[in-house]
Amino acid sequence: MFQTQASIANMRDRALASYVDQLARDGWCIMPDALPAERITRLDDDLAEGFGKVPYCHGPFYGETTKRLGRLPLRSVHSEALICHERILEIVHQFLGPWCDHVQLNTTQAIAIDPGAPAQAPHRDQDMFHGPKGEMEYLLNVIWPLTPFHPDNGATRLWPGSHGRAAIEGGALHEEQAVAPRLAPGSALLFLGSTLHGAGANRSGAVRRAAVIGYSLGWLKPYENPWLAYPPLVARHFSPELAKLAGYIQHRPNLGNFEGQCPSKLLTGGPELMTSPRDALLPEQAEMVEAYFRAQRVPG
Ligand SMILES: O=C(O)CCC(=O)C(=O)O
Ligand SMILES: [Fe+2]
Repeated sequence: MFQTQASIANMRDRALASYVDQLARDGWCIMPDALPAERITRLDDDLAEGFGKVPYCHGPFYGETTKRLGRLPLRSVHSEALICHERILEIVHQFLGPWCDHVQLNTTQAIAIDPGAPAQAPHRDQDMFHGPKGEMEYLLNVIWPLTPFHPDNGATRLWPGSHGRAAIEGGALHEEQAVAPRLAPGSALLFLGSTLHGAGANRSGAVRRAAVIGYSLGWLKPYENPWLAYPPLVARHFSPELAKLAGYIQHRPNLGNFEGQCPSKLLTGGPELMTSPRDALLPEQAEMVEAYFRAQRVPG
């Protein structure tokens, strides 16, 4: 699909190239043993208090027998290992890199699906963004099971091949074409924003839990508002990588600035230390401006 053979060949790790291949071919892939299971257990433990307090969701999309928690970096220190997972970020860049200067965190959300919950309506997460579809990817999501996933307990269902151009050209939805992979905590399920999917029905007696970490093009409005979720006094305790993903970087040209400056300045100083606005342009934009002024110069 969107992937060129050259860029796959350039990936330093053949296993990563194979994930990129699978994503391009099927719209989803599984990275087994992406993190140690113990880390996922500790993340799950840290989320227990929040799940204990938060009421059930409202609305037919979220589902009334599900619970959701946002702002995962504030709920558990272990969430950073998921968000800043180096190999996953490399894969994300393969799909989103051609369309933006850098990617951003779109979603950090933990989802609990109660016994008896019906299947979620199949959907494409890219449809939250109102732009042309079928030519590019807007986002890539990673589902990290916090409890084992199996087809009967609400495991995420996916429709292989429903992505890319099939998202606009594909025919009717066939329930029997969905797959619901078995997953163990520590593994990661990656899927494109254009891939049809949804949580399955939970016909078991136990709650199914997962963390969803989503990445989107750096110039889009993200699902979770990062500057409200992680204001500067909070984000200054983040690692530089996490702070960048959470919006503390300008997206060239000049997007997401604060008083004309990179918002990362707010992580080390206050607004009173701001100086005059400074352009942050892509090379081709700088060249366009230069060319204009060159042409204006009166010869002699
Ligand atoms: O919980 C899941 O398995 C998927 C949830 C989902 O796709 C969503 O809420 O957008
Ligand atoms: Fe979704």
